[in-house]
Amino acid sequence: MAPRKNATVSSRKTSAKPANKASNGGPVADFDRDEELKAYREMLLIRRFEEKAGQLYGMGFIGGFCHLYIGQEAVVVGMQMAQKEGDQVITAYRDHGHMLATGMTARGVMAELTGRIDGYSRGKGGSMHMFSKEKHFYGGHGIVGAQVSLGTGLAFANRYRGNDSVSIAYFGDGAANQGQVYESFNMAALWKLPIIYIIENNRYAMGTSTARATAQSNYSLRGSGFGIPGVQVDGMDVRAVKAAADEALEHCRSGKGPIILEMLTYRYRGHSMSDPAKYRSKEEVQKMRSEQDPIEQVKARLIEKGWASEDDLKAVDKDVRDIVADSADFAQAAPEPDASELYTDILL
Ligand SMILES: Cc1ncc(C[n+]2csc(CCOP(=O)(O)OP(=O)(O)O)c2C)c(N)n1
Ligand SMILES: [Mg+2]
Repeated sequence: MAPRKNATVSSRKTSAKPANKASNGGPVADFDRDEELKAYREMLLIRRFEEKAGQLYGMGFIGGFCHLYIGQEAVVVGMQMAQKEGDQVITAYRDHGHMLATGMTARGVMAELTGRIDGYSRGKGGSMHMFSKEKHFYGGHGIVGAQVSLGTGLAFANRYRGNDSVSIAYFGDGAANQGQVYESFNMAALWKLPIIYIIENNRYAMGTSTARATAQSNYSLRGSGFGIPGVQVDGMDVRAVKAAADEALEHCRSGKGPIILEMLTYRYRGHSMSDPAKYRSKEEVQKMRSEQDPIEQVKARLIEKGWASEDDLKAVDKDVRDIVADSADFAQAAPEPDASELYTDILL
């Protein structure tokens, strides 16, 4: 069957930059063909999943809050490519990409978004509250910054148990101004806990730009008062994320304590599903999409190196779209939880 016309991420030119450096001059991992293809596929899965979630929300199948991750895909995919089994992930409410990256199924995540019994929280958690012990994913948290102290607790558990797992706690530029973040930094530094604090700096906290809200906008320096090292990473380049992740994981596993990675990233969609978008211009969004899109960067390299043809990549896209369509069908066919479920899985 001929591929649909819109079956690939549209071909946009990415800005020219040296092949072996990220756009901020930072190091990049030297990906082979398999790694490039893996990164392409994983990021595309997240993007297509999020596009579908946005559609289902518009059609009334998803209720409550829903925060899409489109634009930020390279962050979780680059991190996941460096992690090993047992490393824990915890994040905020913009979490669907993190779940898919850990290997949680599209079906289970979509069923949860639509409030169905087959969802990861039996349809009772929704977009912001999903967990998978099996995949070491600890949520999904709606209270801005709360996951930072919980993630620090996961790191403490690793130290206490004497394993070599690392806790990876993601939070936003807005969350980075919350008090409990610094209480966590203090404990993590004091006890040399194995934790990577990932600040996903997408430039906005809801409608508030970092320029308006933060006194120190170089977030990688936020741990300096505690002696926690930090690095600014081009979070739109999956190879830069992977390179930073490799170093940070090694830092934690060798007992040196916490480290901060500030991911310079960008979200294309609104903060949540209702967003007046008055705080930034369409041109700003368009510029990021056309010059730094994480998926387009990988695609351009794959084509340029002759590692994949346009048709090969269309086939990947078709595969990914099928997985996402299947997840939506599965979710819509699944039953809603019975009313009696209101009284289960809760703390009284
Ligand atoms: C303690 C707390 N304060 C305020 C809010 C409302 N709120 C939800 S998201 C958000 C912005 C957070 O922005 P950021 O940390 O940059 O994450 P992003 O949405 O950009 O991923 C705020 C203020 C909340 N959920 N919890
Ligand atoms: Mg933000």
